[in-house]
Amino acid sequence: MNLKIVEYPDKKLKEKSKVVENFDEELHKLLDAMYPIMMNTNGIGLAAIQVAHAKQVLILNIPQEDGEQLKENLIEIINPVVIKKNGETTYQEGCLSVPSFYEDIVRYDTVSIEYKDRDGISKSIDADGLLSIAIQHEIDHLDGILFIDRLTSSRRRKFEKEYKRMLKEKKTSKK
Ligand code: QAP
Ligand code: CO
Repeated sequence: MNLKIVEYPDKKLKEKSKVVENFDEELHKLLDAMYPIMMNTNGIGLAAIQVAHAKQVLILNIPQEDGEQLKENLIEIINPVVIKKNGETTYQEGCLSVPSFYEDIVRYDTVSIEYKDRDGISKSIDADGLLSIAIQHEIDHLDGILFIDRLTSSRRRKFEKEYKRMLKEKKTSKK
């Protein structure tokens, strides 16, 4: 499977992802292709819509304290539902689909989710810290929401200006 990261302002990122019905070879191929693309781009989380597949699929690999990412810490999450959320926390977020831009975003401090694994087995996670933030960021993708959609309107305008300038520079540095 040949996947490429979809970048803002591509409208594809606004699409709502569909519930996965079949936990089959096709799903496994998608998951297996998402992992190397996330690792090669220095990501800690990736939703399927970011590789142009509108399915409720996301993967997470939160680094250890020393910054190392271990495959054994990979979490594959299908059809997640938030069942509990508490508190408030702020973290400077980024996104593989919005390269080189980082901004403080307010989210719930802790969340509990129910989801399916790649074999359709029901699982749950009680998350806090970076995992909680990553889960909320990735579930937003399934709803067609980007972290920049959560900025205040003045911050959002600042972002649009900076991002457009960056895209322009990217274009002129190419050939
Ligand atoms: C979502 O984000 C997230 O701009 C995952 O040039 C964000 O992996 C989870 C990245 C915040 C928890 C907290 C971004 C890589 C990676 C960039 C990412 C970039 C290279 C973002
Ligand atoms: Co993202």
